[in-house]
This record gives sequence, C-alpha cells and structure tokens, in this order.
Amino acid sequence: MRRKIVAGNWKMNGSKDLAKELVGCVRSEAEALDNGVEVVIIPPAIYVGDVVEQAGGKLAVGVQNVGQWSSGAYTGEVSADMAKDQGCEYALVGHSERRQLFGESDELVAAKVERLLASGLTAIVCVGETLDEREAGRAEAVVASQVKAALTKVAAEQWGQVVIAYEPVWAIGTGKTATAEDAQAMHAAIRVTLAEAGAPAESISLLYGGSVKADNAAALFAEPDIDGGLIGGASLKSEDFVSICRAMP
Ligand code: G2H
Repeated sequence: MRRKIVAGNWKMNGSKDLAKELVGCVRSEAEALDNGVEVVIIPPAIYVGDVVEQAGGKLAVGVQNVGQWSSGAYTGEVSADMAKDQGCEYALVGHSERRQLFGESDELVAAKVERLLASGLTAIVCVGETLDEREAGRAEAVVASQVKAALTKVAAEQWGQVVIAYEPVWAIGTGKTATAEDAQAMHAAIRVTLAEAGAPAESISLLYGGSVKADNAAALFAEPDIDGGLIGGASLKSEDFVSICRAMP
C-alpha cells in the first residue's frame, strides 16, 4: 500500500500570518479527511518553526532544500539534521527551479538525497523534462536518467524514505498541466526505471506536480500510478489546497 501524499510547496512565498491562518485552516480541514491522504506543508525554511507549531502534529512539514553537508562553515545553508530537529519529516530535492536557477546537477541532487536519508527525512525527489526535451521525444529518457542519477546512493533499507515527484518543467507555474493520460504514462515509466534501479517500485509513492489545481486534481489522482501531488501556487490558498486534498480518491 503506497502513501497518498498532497504536499504544498510555498516556494519563496508566505509570512508568519500565512503560517498561522492557512496552516490552521488546512489542519482543521485535514482532520476531517477520510481518504488517508498525508498532507505536507513545505514553507520557506525560516517559517518551518511557525508551521510545525500550527500543524500541531496533524500535518507533516518539509523543507524546500538543504545543503549537502552535515554542518560547518557554509553561510546561508540549512542542514538536513536541522530540518529534522525542527520537526520536519520531508524535504524537496532537485526541484527544477533549483536545477535551473541554482545550477544543481544530478550529482548534487544525489548527494543531498544521501544526506536527507541519513538524517531520517523522506526525500521528495523532483524530476521532469523541459518542453524542448518533450518535443524532441526525449521526455522519458531524460526523466529516467534523472531518477537513476538521484538514487545512486540509496541503501536497501532506505527506500521507504524515497518519494518521486514528476514535474514537467513546461507545466510549472504556467497554468499548463500534463493530461492525466500523459502524466500516468510517465509515472508508469518511472516505476519501470525504479525497478531497474533495484528499488521496490510498487511501494514508492509517485507525485505529479505542475499547475495542479482544484479542478484538475481529481482526474490526475484517479490514475493508477499517481499517488498524490506536489502543489505550488494552489497551495497558498487554503480553500484551493483543501479542495485538492479532498480530490484524492
Ligand atoms: C511545480 C509546482 C510545485 P505549481 O513546481 O512544486 O508548482 O503548482 O505552481 O506549478
């Protein structure tokens, strides 16, 4: 039985007020959910403490990024151990914005995955192709390569701490969403890649991300290999985010 997860990635948005109002609202709504979905809030690191407090153990909390080192003279960085210490259970790694805007390589993503797992966090490993790569017919090959590269340092007993988020770059924040059929096809292909990498593919949760909204979530979540969503823009409004959580069958 795979974990069903809806995670809200606030990106570089939010405030103490949002942490209080939105998380409080989502928490009370989430307590009434009966679809077994795990709701995760992923705010900017500086608000993690506020969100953990508001979540009251009823919602999971994550960070958007960590440094690849355990500790030391790395000004501005936050470690996986610090995230764990603050009450986080999850961390994003390899989001396309980190890859594109901050030059994160597959090797760096793999190093961060290793650090996250060693700290006891669940790594939500983000992968996805650009529009050019899709139009060139290379989408599945690109995604397979990213998945394999990210997971090179996962030990056999750590697979339970791995979640993959498929986020086609052309769908992120653009209002364009992959069709449920295309997303399902990629998720099925990712499961094949995971098996090839020696992972227990049928037990790993695969999330779809990229302009998921209240009106398209149900169709995506109905697909057999889509186990949840990574939500950006729509996670900043409690009613939209709660609707997406409710869309899980
Ligand atoms: C994809 C997603 C969440 P959005 O990045 O990570 O963002 O839903 O705004 O496309």
